Amino acid sequence: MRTQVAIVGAGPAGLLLSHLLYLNGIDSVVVERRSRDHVEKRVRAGVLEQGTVDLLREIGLADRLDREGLVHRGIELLFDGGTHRIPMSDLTGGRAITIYGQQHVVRDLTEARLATGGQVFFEVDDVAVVDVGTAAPRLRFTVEGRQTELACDFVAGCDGSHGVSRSVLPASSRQLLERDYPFAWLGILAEVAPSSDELIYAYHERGFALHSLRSPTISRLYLQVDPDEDLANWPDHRIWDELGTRLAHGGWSLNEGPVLEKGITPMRSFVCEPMRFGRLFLAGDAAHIVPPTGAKGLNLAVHDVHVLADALTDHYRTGSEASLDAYSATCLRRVWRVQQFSWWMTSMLHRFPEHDAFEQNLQLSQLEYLVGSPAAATSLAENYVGLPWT
Ligand code: RFL
Ligand code: PHB
Repeated sequence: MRTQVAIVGAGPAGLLLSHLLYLNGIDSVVVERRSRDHVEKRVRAGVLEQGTVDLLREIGLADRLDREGLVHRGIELLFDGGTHRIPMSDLTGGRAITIYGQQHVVRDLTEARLATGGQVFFEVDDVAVVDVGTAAPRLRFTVEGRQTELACDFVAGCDGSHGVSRSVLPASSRQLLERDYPFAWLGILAEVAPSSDELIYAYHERGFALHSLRSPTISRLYLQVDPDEDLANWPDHRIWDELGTRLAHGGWSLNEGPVLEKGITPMRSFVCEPMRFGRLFLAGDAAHIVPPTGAKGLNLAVHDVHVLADALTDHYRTGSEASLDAYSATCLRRVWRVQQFSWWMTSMLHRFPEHDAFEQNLQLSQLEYLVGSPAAATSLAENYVGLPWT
């Protein structure tokens, strides 16, 4: 088999890259370890930046997003028992976020790829990324028990934080920059109407909590927990009680309902520099991870593949290497902006075991400044809805 661009991973990054390349007349093959059903049901992100929505519209993939996505123009910050609204759209010239589940983005992209003749192989085993330091890179993998080789011009490593692509970069040619946080998020998806029209980010002495949603009948909620917390210690009634305590304010009450899904996610910041080695380009979570407090991971993956698709298109049209050479630095500028924002939101809103009253008062002072100063609120708002792509 041969293709122009071999893509490892059918998450949002891999599928969107494949579709953008198709629209520019470039052939690609996507190989994915999991089944299509698994990938389309994996519950993860829910917040799409303005730039992500604009791109999906531009390429004609936003019909369902425009029908079912929920446009949000503000978020609530809850601390000291009171909520304060950050009017994001008013502060950013009308930009907004859209609530639309990542699994729906993945379903829409998969359908679009398959409808346009795209080749996506699911349930592929033992993917090996080979010879990317030469002019003849290839993937080796097993599909339906058969050993297969896929020759290509370039490999895109879109296989997430636990994929194989990143490990192909020799240690001498890359740096891994990272931070672990002393907590994790316990997340639930519940079949119950959201208890608030907008997202609520809560700073509480018992730990951070987040009220989010997926639709008028599905809520998504998170609690800060210990990094090594065992899900078995969290029966549903304990989760609801804790959410009720941390999110309490005024006469507000939390709607409870059947829990459809629950999981614990460790919190980590991570960047691999550069995002390229030879003919291998890393994109999305394969290259960087942000803690979810800023709601940025999926959006950053979309930005990477937009830059990569443009660079590959330019290369195939002109023969020039310039855009490919600029790929890593172009992406890393936004990656670090988003790392800083995600780290800042995380640091401001969580309880750190090592903090004393001094740091806690700094956090509260920062929150009060944010809700009292349009300048401070604008800084949060423009990062949250997503700074314009450059
Ligand atoms: P993905 O989605 O992990 O996809 C990678 C794909 O590669 C496959 N794969 C392999 N395939 C073949 N061979 C191998 N050896 C392979 N190894 C892995 C995997 O099966 C998978 O299908 O990475 P991608 O495409 O870069 O997308 C990144 C996003 O998934 C991620 O950044 C977001 O989910 C992060 N995130 C959020 N991002 C946002 O923008 N907004 C949010 O509101 C938001 N909330 C979240 C989040 C992530 C969370 N968790 C669970 C980590 C909330 C949570 C709780
Ligand atoms: C979500 O709805 O899953 C979500 C929302 C906001 C975040 C993270 C996750 O910051």
